[in-house]
Amino acid sequence: MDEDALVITVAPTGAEVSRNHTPYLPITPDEIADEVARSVQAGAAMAHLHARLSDGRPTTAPGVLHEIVAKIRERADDVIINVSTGAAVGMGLQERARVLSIEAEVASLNMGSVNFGDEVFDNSLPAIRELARRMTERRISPELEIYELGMLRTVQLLLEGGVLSPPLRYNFVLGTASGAPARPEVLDLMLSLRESEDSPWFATGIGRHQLSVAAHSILRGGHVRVGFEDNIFWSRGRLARSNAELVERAVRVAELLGRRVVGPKEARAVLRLNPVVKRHRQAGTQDPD
Ligand code: KMH
Ligand code: ZN
Repeated sequence: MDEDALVITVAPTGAEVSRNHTPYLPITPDEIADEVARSVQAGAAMAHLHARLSDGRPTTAPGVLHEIVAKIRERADDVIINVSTGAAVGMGLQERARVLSIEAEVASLNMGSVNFGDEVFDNSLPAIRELARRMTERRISPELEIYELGMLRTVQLLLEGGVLSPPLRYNFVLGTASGAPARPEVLDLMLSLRESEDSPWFATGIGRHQLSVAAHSILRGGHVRVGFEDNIFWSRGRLARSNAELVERAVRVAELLGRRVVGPKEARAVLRLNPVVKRHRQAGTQDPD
């Protein structure tokens, strides 16, 4: 595998952005699937998904997620599906865990609690362990979401406790209001604290930091996440008109900096994902436990 390979994730919707923020936000399964398909055409290999009800409120209902994934599969057959177990601030563990009943290859696993605005995005150690256990059970590869340096110590704890096992993959989220600042030296320090320098990693810049963090990640050999979940602007005062537009820009930066954007097949190897298993779940099914 060559080190030039670059994986781009699109995060098209998130849970906190609304149509009041941007009229371009995809909400319905058809809208989300269209945005993912356009982003895949532009160069995205993975889609990080949150579901919404038709009125825009976040949901983890497996039926809605299943419909989103089915519609994505009609338009972009091979894209890697990454479901969010972070869901929305304030949701409980069981509500968050039920997204793992979906046919997903990857799921986000948030490595600790952090303030999001006036609220706490609550990720206690028992909750992290439980989500990790369910991912292992379903052979879903966790993507470790890191908002602070201390969360890398949590990774170490969970490795020592046998809750996580290599190969790991990280997503460093920089520039949240109360989390690690989006500065190159912060990312470099986080990188040095991975359990292995061979572990693949993404960087995600929030808001106006999306482009600079992507560029730094591309330079440093990492992978990139872009999309409306993290940033709705193209430039100061000018909304991005689609997620694909943000993916296209990351592709252009990659080309300028000598990285090769790869599709889903090669991305699976780069990210060392578990082999795909078909679980044949039905729409609306939930975990038995
Ligand atoms: N919506 C945020 C509370 C994740 O997807 O795992 C958390 C989040 C992270 O979006
Ligand atoms: Zn998310």
